[in-house]
Amino acid sequence: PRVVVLAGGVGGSKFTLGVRAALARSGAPEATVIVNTGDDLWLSGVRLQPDVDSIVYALAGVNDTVRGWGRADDSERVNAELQQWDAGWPWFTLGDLDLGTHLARTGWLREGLTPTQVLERMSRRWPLGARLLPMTDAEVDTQVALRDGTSMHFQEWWTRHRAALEPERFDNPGIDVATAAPGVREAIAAADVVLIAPSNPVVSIGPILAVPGIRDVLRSAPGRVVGISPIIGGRVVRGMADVCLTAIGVQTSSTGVAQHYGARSGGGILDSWLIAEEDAAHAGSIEALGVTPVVAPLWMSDVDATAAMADAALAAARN
Ligand code: GDP
Ligand code: FO1
Ligand code: CA
Repeated sequence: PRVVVLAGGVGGSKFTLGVRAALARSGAPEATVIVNTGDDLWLSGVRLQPDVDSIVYALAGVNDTVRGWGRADDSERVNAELQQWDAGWPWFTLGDLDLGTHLARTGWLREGLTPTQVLERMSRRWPLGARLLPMTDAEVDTQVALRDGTSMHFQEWWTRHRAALEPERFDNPGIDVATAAPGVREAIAAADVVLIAPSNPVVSIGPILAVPGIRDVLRSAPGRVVGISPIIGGRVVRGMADVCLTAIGVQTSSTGVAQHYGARSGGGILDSWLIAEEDAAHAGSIEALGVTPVVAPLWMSDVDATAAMADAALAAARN
């Protein structure tokens, strides 16, 4: 099948590894992965694309799996020097190898390449086994609006304050007038299956769906749309999706997120929704939303387990 995946960083890249393995075993074409660029930022003169880099590094097998971001076996000589200059953010580490990526990207952007073209170029270094597209070529960095009326970049809210400041909203300034990156809408319209990775529904999948045109094409696409719950047993596996969901009035549960995405039959985006065995009791409430529930093991503990999860999602699309 022609498969499109909508993905954020850590959950998105783990899931993409499983999809790649599942498709390779069945001889299917490589998946197209539409990556969130909402948490991108400028820092110390370079453009960071955390979710894009998480996926590139994971598919290349050079990611730091312990820390969950950046390159394995990286060093921090440049970072120490930036801190001596009081440049950048003292709580935000730019690894030396990672900085090589940011410098390459920033140079190409300054030469006039679009983010889509930059990612295409970055995809040539390693055999990634998937086609990666940014959701948009526009800069639509996520801002967290706090209850006291101030706001800050998502990366500051998360890496400095560890999501401890209560958010009122998440905004992507400029997204209303952004367009989907070239190939994004076409890929969704041509897909047999669109998979919504178990990524943060608010700050990873949310920005992708907020790019004008993407939600519409998901709703009208001929393929099936199958989502995978990032919530297991009523809790996030890691990260701060619970804080994000609470802020926008969505319960941290597999039903809550399914309701937030909505049934395609009712103007939402989901045909089917994979929920964890721990959440099997939610099947009825998901069915009541007009979404077909599928109970499956959802722990992405290794590539085999994740490939089995991807197979379950692909099977759901055939029913
Ligand atoms: P980020 O951009 O690095 O924050 O990563 P994503 O947005 O792609 O993914 C974060 C989400 O992945 C979190 O909400 C986690 O609950 C979810 N997640 C992480 N590991 C697993 C897993 O093994 N299984 C499932 N179902 N979800 C997971
Ligand atoms: N996360 C941290 O918690 N601390 C860091 O210093 C940090 C640096 C960093 C540098 C490049 C990059 O691509 C990601 C980095 N991250 C860091 C991860 C990142 O903030 C996020 O976890 C995701 O963007 C959340 O979606
Ligand atoms: Ca992210």
